[in-house]
Amino acid sequence: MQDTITAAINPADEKGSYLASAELEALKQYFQSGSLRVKAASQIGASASSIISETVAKSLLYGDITCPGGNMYPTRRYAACLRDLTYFLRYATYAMLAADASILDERVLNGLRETYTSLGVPIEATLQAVKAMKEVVTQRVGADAGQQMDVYLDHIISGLS
Ligand code: CYC
Repeated sequence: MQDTITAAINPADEKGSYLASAELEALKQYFQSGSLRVKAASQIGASASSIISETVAKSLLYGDITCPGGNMYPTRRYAACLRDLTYFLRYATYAMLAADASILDERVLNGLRETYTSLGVPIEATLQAVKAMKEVVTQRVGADAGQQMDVYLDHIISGLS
C-alpha cells in the first residue's frame, strides 16, 4: 500500500534528490485537507452499516435481483453482496485517508471482475450500487469530503467496468 507521502518521497529518494516544488505543493494540499479526511473517515466508520442499508435500498432492493433466479437470492448471496459493499466502503475510506488508490487496486480490484464474471455476479448492478453509495456517502459527510470519497468510489467503478 502507498499513500500520498510515500508516493512523493520514494521516487525522490531513488534519485537522491529533495522534493520538487510541484511535489511539495501536492503534499501541502494533502496536509491542508487532512482534518477533512479524518473527520469523514470518522463519520463513515460510525455509520457504515446504515450507509450500506441505504445504498442497498436505493439501488438493489425491490427488483428481480433479490427474487429466486436473481444473484442476491437466497440469503447466502444477499449476505455476500452486503459484505462486498462493506469492503468497497471500508477500502475506499482507507484510500481517501491515504489519498492514494493503490490499496484498492491491490486488495479489492485485483481479479475482482474475473471473480464476478465466473460467479455470475452482475457487474452492471454492482456499478449501480457503488453509484448509489457515492450519493449516500456525500449526504452523510457533506460535499467537500464527498468529492474526496467520489475519487475512490469512482476508482472502483472504473476498475470493475
Ligand atoms: C461473491 N465476492 C464474492 C466472492 C468474492 C467477492 C471473492 C467469491 C467468494 C465468496 O462468495 O465469498 C469479493 N472478496 C471480495 C472482495 C474482497 C474479498 C471485494 C476484498 C476484500 O476478499 N451480487 C449481486 C450484487 C452484488 C453481489 C449486485 C453486491 C454489490 O447481485 C455480490 N459477491 C456477490 C455475491 C456473491 C459474491 C452474491 C456470491 C456469489 C455466489 O457464490 O454465487
